[in-house]
Amino acid sequence: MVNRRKFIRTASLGSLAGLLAKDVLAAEASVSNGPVVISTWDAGLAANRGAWEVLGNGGTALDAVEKGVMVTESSINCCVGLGGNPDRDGFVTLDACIMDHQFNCGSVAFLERIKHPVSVARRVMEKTPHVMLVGSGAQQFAVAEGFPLESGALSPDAQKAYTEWLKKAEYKPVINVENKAHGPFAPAIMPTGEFNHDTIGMVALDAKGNLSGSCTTSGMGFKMRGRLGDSPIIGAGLYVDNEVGACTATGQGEDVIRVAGSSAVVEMMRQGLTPEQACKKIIERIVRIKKEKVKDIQVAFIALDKKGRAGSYAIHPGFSYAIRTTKGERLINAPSHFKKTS
Ligand code: SD4
Repeated sequence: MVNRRKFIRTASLGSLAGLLAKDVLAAEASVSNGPVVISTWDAGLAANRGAWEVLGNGGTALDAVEKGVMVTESSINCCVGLGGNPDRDGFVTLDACIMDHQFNCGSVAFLERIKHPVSVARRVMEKTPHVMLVGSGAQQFAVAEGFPLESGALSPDAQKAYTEWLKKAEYKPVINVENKAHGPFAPAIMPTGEFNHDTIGMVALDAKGNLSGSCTTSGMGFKMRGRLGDSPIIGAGLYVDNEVGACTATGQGEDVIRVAGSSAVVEMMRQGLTPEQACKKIIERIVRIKKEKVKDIQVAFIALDKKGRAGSYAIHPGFSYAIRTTKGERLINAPSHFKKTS
């Protein structure tokens, strides 16, 4: 099996570096109507490939956004799924949601020992009268649906990071740590303790012109037990309105929730803003709300409109997102409120 980190490192020396260099200035990718898929961070490249197996064969955006993020959830070297960092009590707890083109949505949160939270979220959407299941109830539902109960053991990387973290036991999220752990410029060996949090959010437009989205995460590393971020919350970490567009968020979930982030971005697109302008508008709102504290937090949105135009905006530089269309794949550095890392 190809080691994911090695693969990304290898790719970074060649194609990814080239892609980045070419596209650093491509703040907004204008593409014709679908299929198109975008997802957060550099891990999005591999996830988009998973999604493209569906989209490229005429499949639905809904199937694509589930299959796509499952690639990331499956990776033992990534902190999105069960390989992620634990909460401060040493348990990995997972959050995920999914939404289709008809306002159907499903979500799970505080879910333990299940490998594919996004698929459980889809079952919640399709098989229950509810939108959200949490904790032991979500796990009970998953097991009843045939999802295997995995071991609760931490991955070797997460165990190392947790042991290191316990020395100070200080909750201090690090901006853009996602890229430090896995990005093209990541150190070959991840420095212990920097492996803090990670999420993948994905939105797609299929050949029929329907939009869907998904988001899955292990949440902020070393969070309080029971803490939820934006990722499983429809309207915060993800929102899809098939008449307008779709958006997903990454970064400090608390600050996405307080502005109903993804829903707010979609509303801006409804008013005629492009995806990038819409993301920027809501990022600037967070900047105003957080005042001087904003220097310590990262939030980024990625959005896709009904025409298949993609855009993104972040608080700090260093956030990238991956896009895949019929013309190929690219990693794009998102424009940001701050122009330099402080
Ligand atoms: C959370 N928004 O749990 C997630 C974290 C994240 O990249 O996006 N990490 O708040």
